[in-house]
Amino acid sequence: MSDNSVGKRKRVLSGVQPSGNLTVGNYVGALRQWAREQYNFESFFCVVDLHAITVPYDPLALREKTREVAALYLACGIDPEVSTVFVQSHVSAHAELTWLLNGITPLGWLNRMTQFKDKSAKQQVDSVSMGLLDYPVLMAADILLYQADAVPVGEDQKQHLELTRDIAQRFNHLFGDTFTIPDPMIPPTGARIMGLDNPTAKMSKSETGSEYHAVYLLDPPNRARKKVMRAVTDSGREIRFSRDPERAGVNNLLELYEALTAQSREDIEQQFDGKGYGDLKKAVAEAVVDMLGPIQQRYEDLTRDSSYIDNLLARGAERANEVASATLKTVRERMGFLEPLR
Ligand code: ATP
Ligand code: LTN
Repeated sequence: MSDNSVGKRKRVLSGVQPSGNLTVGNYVGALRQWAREQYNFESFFCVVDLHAITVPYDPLALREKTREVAALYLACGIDPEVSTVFVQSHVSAHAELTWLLNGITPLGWLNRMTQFKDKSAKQQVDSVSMGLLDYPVLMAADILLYQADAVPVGEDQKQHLELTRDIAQRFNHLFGDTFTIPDPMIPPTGARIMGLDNPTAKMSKSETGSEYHAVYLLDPPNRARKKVMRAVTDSGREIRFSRDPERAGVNNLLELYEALTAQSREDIEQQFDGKGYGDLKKAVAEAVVDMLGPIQQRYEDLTRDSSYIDNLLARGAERANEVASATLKTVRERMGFLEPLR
């Protein structure tokens, strides 16, 4: 069936869209976990460029961001000698499997997706693309092609993972056991960092309304500091983790601090006992700057030679294609397509 059989290391697959500047949310929610888990799993990390065309975009920026995101994967600790790093559109099986899975995915399942509802609500009704609705099926294809056992993502992708499992189960039921059913792998801290300018909305790289929304991984230290110092809080004084929506801003800073320093909540609350919001912001800003330093240094080294990343992506696509095309072949057979004579 798949070449992911007993005795082999389990697999992970994940991806980020080249749809803007990567944020500290992307790092603590996704990339940092990938870098850790690559030693425990056989890992595939793709830059999901086909996903990035589901909302209006600029072709020149897409190409540039695709390279940038790949380089940031490495800068954040993905080792290309350990993991397969590639660009989604370089492996045509992703688009092909999406079409095949479209045939067995009920429209009602897609209409229920909260990301679709949120992103389509931000556009004119007439300009919402078919691709935006079909986005989760493409994501399912990404994951199922590699027979991934686990998918390291932030909290917001949980619903898409559930849909992937539903599609895989439906396929297995209709055509025989073919796909591994993947589990979500969501980090215990930092799985949902909120916007610094608006702590009721998830921090997101494509949100460009305010320049104080997110700290980007490539922000110079002073800009990063300034963004944290300007973060929206409330008029209270107490520095405690809290689910109270009124206190979402302070809670978000505390959660970011927790994710970056790996201290317990009790220790953090004790550290800030009797202190003010300004002290908390300073501490978070320094933790953020300390995290960014080595990433930016590696990013600079990696991008000095422009062909390095392109070569590595070519190698990655080759390896990814071996795995993906084997799965696709099985799928085509099971679904009843006539094989062409060769
Ligand atoms: P976009 O705004 O273009 O939708 P995004 O910033 O939400 O982008 P994605 O490319 O959709 O980022 O997601 C990449 C990974 O980062 C996913 O695993 C996602 O769950 C995770 N992630 C995104 N935003 C956050 C956040 N604010 N906190 C934690 N994890 C996040
Ligand atoms: N939809 C994801 C990005 C994504 C992804 C994937 C994540 C596309 N394909 C496969 C994990 C596995 C998001 O984070 N918005």
